[in-house]
Amino acid sequence: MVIIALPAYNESETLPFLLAAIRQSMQENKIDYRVVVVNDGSADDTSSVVTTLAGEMPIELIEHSENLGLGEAIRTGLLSALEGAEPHDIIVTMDSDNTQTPGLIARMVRGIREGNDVVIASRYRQGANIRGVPRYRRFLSFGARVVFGLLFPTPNVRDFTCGFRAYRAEVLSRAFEQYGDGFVAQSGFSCMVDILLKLRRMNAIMSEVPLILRYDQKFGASKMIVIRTIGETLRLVVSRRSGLG
Ligand SMILES: Nc1nc2c(ncn2[C@@H]2O[C@H](COP(=O)(O)OP(=O)(O)O)[C@@H](O)[C@H]2O)c(=O)[nH]1
Ligand SMILES: [Mg+2]
Repeated sequence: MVIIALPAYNESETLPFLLAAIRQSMQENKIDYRVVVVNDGSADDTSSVVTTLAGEMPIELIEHSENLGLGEAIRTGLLSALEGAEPHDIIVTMDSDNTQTPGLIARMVRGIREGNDVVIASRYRQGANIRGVPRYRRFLSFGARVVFGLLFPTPNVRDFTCGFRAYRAEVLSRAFEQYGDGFVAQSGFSCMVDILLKLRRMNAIMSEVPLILRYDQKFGASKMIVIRTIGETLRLVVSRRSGLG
C-alpha cells in the first residue's frame, strides 16, 4: 500500500488536476493507494474540492483549523499516513501545486522495494528536468545542495530540500518513536531538510531518482516565504552542526 500525504494551503485550483493525475498513475501502475490531504487552514475551498473528489478515489481529508505552516502539515500528514500502515507500506509526500509528476511515484516505490528507506525526487540527477523555476529559486536550492552536501555529506543525496519523497513506513515509525513530535521540529519549509538530517542520523538508506519539475505549470505564486526559509534553514545548520538540535 502506498499512502500519499499532501500538505495543502489554498490549493483548490490545482488539487483536482493533481488528484486526477495521481489516480490515473496509480491505476496504470496497479498500485494500491490512498491519499491523505492535510488542509492547513486554507482560506479557499480546498476542503470542499477534496470532499467532492473523495467519492471517486480513496481520500482522507484532515483539517487544521488555522494555518500552522508546511512543517506542521507534513507532520500531521505523516502521522495520519502511519495510522493503520503496515511496516512495509510506503509513504509519499509531494507538493499540492501540481508541479511534480505523480508518474514518478512508481519508480520511487520500486526504489523502496529494492531496499532503500528513503527515495528522493531530485533536481540534481541525470535526467532531471526543471521548467520555469525562477533563477533565484534555483540558486537557493543549489546553495542548499552545496552547503548541506559539504556539512552533512549523505551517501546518494544531493537534493536536501525537495518535498517529493517516498519513505518506508517502518523507518518513519521508528523516527517518531525516537524523536516524538520533534521528528518534524520546523514549522516552515525547512522541515524537509530537518526530516532528512534526522533520518541521516538514524543511518537510513537513501537514494534519488530524477525529478521532472513543471514549475511552468504552476498557478499563482509560490507559497514559500523566501527570507523566512533561508533564516530557518541557516538556524537549522548552526544548531545541527553545534550538536544543539
Ligand atoms: N500546510 C501548509 N502547506 C503549505 C503552506 N504553504 C505552502 N504549503 C504547501 O506546501 C507545498 C509547497 O508550496 P509551493 O507553493 O508549491 O512551494 P514551491 O513549489 O516551493 O514554490 C504546497 O503543497 C503548498 O500547498 C502552509 O502555510 N501550510
Ligand atoms: Mg511546489
